[in-house]
Amino acid sequence: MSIGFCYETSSSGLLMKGISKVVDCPVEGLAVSGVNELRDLISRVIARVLSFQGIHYYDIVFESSEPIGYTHSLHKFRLFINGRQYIGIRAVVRGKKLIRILFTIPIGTDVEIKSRVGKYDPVIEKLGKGTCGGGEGIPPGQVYIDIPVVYAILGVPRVDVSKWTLRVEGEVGNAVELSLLDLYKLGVVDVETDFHCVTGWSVKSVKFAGVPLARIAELVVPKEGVNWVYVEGADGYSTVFPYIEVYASDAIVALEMNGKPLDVLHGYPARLVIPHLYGWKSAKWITRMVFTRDYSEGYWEALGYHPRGMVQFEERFKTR
Ligand SMILES: Nc1nc2c(c(=O)[nH]1)N[C@H]1C(S)=C(S)[C@@H](COP(=O)(O)O)O[C@H]1N2
Ligand SMILES: [Mo]
Repeated sequence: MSIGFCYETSSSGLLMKGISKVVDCPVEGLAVSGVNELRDLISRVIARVLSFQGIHYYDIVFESSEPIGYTHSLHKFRLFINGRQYIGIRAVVRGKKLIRILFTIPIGTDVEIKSRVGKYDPVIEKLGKGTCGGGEGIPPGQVYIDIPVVYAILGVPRVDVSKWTLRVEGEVGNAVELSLLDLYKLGVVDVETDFHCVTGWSVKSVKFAGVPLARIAELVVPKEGVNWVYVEGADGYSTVFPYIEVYASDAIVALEMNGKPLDVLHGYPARLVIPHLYGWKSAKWITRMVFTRDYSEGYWEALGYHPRGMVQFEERFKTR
């Protein structure tokens, strides 16, 4: 089994969930047929990658499995150490092959990482240049449902709109702090679009209205060499996407949905909508947008999800 190199990732949102770091180990597509076989492979990876202080025994307990589109599935286990502390395990399977195992390590767990661990570099994904539109009809591996499922992995934050602002900063000539009124003054466009979640559901023709990201870029003037945009929400959620996506015509800071201000659950007062990227890139309750040269992981990216997440190419997970 080939597991030469693992990545150590983290994100402030994961810290809020009590996870200090993630060890993400790509493995060479190993055929698996069932949970028991998966558990076997996981224990072999553990033996090579992790070691614990004062360990007497450990136990790998199956927790749940879920499909991620048609192509992938995610299998969760818990690694109990001495019957008390546990480390979360996420095994990503594509087709019938195990492609990565991630260990989510809680704050305060005494674990040593044996294998070579580096920093994830998105350059290995060989992202094609430019953006790519929605394409016709349902994207590969997706199923239509009627209304979007509400996700709030870190809870629904209380936002006082009279004090709320969106800060846009980083490698820019003119950092700004925008109130809701400031955003409206920049000019709002309508975007009617399908919306796609990486877990496999899509919703047809959602009507959003908001400020084009290109308009915001025009205002802040990103510097030469900017490659990524990192975004944070009032809940502590974060995500990241390639800078070029700012210039996609359907990429907006959405202020309205279906003809009304965003519902609190859908991100009021403002969220991203970048509909040709999977939904996790469309951060809700946004407060900060940072233009950067270097890549940094957001919440789901730190758990092995793709740096770009292009729907048409089924960029669900990192591939290397
Ligand atoms: N702040 C924040 N933004 C978020 C999420 C979240 O948990 N917190 N979930 C993401 C995911 S995975 C999806 S699919 C969409 C769902 O949007 P909705 O909750 O408006 O349906 O929001 C994205 N933005
Ligand atoms: Mo999602």
